[in-house]
Amino acid sequence: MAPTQLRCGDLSISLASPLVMAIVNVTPDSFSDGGSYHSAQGQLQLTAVLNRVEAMLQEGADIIDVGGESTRPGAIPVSLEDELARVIPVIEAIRKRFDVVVSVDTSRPEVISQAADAGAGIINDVRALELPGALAAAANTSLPVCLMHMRGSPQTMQANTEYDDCLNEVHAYLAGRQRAALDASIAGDNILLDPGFGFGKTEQHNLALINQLYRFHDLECPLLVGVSRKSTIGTILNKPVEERLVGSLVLAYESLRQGAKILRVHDVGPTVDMVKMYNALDQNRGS
Ligand code: 7PJ
Repeated sequence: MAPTQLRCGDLSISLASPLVMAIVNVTPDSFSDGGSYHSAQGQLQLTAVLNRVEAMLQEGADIIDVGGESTRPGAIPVSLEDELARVIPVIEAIRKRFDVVVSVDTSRPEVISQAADAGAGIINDVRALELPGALAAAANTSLPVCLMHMRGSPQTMQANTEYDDCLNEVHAYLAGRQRAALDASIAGDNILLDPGFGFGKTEQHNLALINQLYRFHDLECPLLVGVSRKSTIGTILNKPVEERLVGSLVLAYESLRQGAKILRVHDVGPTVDMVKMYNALDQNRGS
């Protein structure tokens, strides 16, 4: 059975109803909200971050996902020093000011360890703890981890999107990483899985992942899905990132129908409303 509760350090969260994870990218170059918290001189503005987090919490966010590495296709790799300098002060400042679970979107063992010390409650890794030392660093924190599927690296992932059977490959990969996490002494109840919408996949693969999300339930882990404003939506609607809200909500809604437990999003308020409507329908169905 998938767990119904996550113990995220000093805070716990229930998975009884779906959760909204709000994206805070403290990168100068993320595809949708990059650079929002930087001054003209490129200086990170903590007050701007905290104001945004406060607004997201008022809109009903359950988790704040802090990332310092842009993983959009073709993004420039960030140095360890820069990544640490971006995310650690932000995690500390958020935890000092708000009682909210913070997840850290990182792949590096040093960032995992220092983020946990700074008060992070979830490790969210688009590389599924594949970097050397990452499994051990994550195991050491005793925090929940999210293992995501990606083909290649952000630099190369859209150059190779051929699969014999994408769903089967993603499933086998996540099963393998779940096994690796268990072997590294990460508790089974602390593993979340994510099929990695948009990471080295075609539009048809991305749609199939959502349509067949139910196929991942046999792994008995809560499923996290990130579709927010991604380019598959842009291609289908022929719309720029700032006009992809409805497309994002439709895919997120279908993900909930298929049992997703955490939605990683930019647009918190509208997603929270959608989740409330989903919950109301769900409860009515069961009554
Ligand atoms: C995801 C992520 C995702 C998880 C990013 C973007 C690219 N973490 N980090 N799942 N995407 N777990 O927001 O478009 O889909 S960064």
